[in-house]
Order: sequence, then structure tokens, then C-alpha cells
Amino acid sequence: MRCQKCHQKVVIKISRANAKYCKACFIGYFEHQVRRAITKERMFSPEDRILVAVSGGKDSLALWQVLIQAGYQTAALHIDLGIERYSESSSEKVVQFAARHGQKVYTHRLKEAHQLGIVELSGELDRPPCSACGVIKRYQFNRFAMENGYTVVATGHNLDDEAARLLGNVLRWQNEYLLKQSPVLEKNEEGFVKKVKPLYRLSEYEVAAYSFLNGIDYVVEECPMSESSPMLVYKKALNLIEHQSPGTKQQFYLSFLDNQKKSPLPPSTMALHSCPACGQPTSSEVCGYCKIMSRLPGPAQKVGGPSLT
Ligand code: Q46
Ligand code: ZN
Repeated sequence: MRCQKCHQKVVIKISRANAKYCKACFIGYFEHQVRRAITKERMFSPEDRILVAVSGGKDSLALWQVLIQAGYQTAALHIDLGIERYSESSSEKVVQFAARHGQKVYTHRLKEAHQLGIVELSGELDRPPCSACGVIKRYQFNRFAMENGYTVVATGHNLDDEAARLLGNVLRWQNEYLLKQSPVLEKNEEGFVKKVKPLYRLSEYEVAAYSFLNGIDYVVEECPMSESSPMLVYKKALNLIEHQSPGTKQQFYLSFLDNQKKSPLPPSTMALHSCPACGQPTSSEVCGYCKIMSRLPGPAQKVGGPSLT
């Protein structure tokens, strides 16, 4: 089988686009999709200082690599969740990647900051680990970016992540969440820094292939907590449909984005203000992060910025 662009040997078939590529043309296609996302959605420019949220997995490291190669100014923030073997190998991959590319990575360690990893912390709170993890990560990325002059936070969410999230939001008709489901969330005066998802047009399979073909050394093991995450069920459901009808996943998510541009949902009526405990923006009395911290046992938890190395 020959590449549709240059007739070299095919290394990947992309059913949803009815395309087949050799290694060089696939890498070209992948990077073109990222560039297209950045320009089409006006994500950032070379003047921006980009904070990449890196977990050590394929998505965030592939994103970081594309941005470095394209010459953007980047640094990364990694959250060490304190999950024994998984967090150790994730942190190791992130640090090695940064060293190999001469880039700066900051790490926030949950166990150093709170004496608890995400599993123990969610047990204390009687809350699913992924829900506590989401609050902590969003808070730390935003706060770190604001306090250190980063103009954009970039995450490695791919098409599968976004389609699964959309399915979850649609199943419950969560309008407030649907409004935030965009590859770009602009900064606002209340203190949210701009957030972007440059891989939103690329599937998980394509990101894995790109990482493999580029020799990116990422942590292959998934976070052990993902087993209990509802996102996994939504992904499985969408994969089942995608298998029967290739292209459905991208149509589902990208058509939602198109419709949002043509006839947007009514804007949020939620008013933001500064959290009285930490100053970060929130629509509740105190922000989700401070609420979590106030419920942890022991001496009052520090809500300040991350302890970094
Ligand atoms: S890292 Fe955190 Fe995910 Fe692990 S605890 Fe859940 S949310 S599964 S992206
Ligand atoms: Zn707060």
C-alpha cells in the first residue's frame, strides 16, 4: 500500500479521513492540523509565553514537541499526583523530555504540598479522585500562569477527549459546561488566563502514532484512577460507534463547534468574583480549590501557589 501523497510505503491509515500516509507525510499532516488549529482559532502568537500542562503522557509531550519545533516560547508545569509508581515514572518522563529539549519544567507535588497524594486526598474528601484532581489541576495551572507571566495555558486534550466530554455534557444537558467546551477559552478580567487545546482536531490514535514515530518517550501506563472515570465509558461508547461509522466522532465534536459559532447557546449568567481566601476567580462563595483545602484534616492547608522545583 502506498502513501496517497508521495507513494512511499504506508505506515498509517486514518479511516475517519479516508487517508493513508507514509511516516514523513503523516508527520506533516499532524503538524499541519496543529498549526491550522492554532491559526484558525487564534490560540497564540510567537510573542506569547505558553505554559504547557504536561502529565508525561503522549498527548501533552507530543503537543510540547510540536510547539518547541515551531519555535514558540514554552515552559511546562507538571502536577505530581503522588500515585506511587505511576507518578514517579510520569515525572521522570517529563523531566527527561525537558532536559532533552533544553526546556524548563516546574513540578507541583501534591504530597509535598498537602502530605497526601490524590488517592488519600479524595478519600479524606469522600469525593471521586478525578473530580478533586480536576479542581486542583485547573487551579494550579491558572494560578501559576497568572503569577509568572504566562499568557496562555496549553493542554494536550485531543479529539477523543473532547468528544467524550461533549457526550457526557449532552447526556446531562449541562449548559454551563457546554458553554466552556471550546478549544479556546479567552482570558478574562476576573483572573482566568487564556486556555487552549491545539490537538483538538487530532484523534488519540493519531497522537499515539505521532509520538511513536517521533521517538517521544512517554508514560504508556494510564493513570490508575482513569478506570473509575466516567470519561472512559463515554470514550468506549464513542469508539464503538466510530468503529461502525468512521468519522462520527469528529463530526459530533467539530459540528458542535461550528453550530456554536453560527448560533451560540445563550451566554452564562454566572458572575465571577475573587475568592476571599486566595484571590483566584470563582462563581461560588469560595473557590473549589479552597473548599477542598478547608476540608482536609490537620493544620490549615496552605492555599498559596505551588511548591515548585
Ligand atoms: S490524572 Fe487525575 Fe486523570 Fe488520574 S486522577 Fe483522574 S483526572 S484519571 S486526566
Ligand atoms: Zn480560593
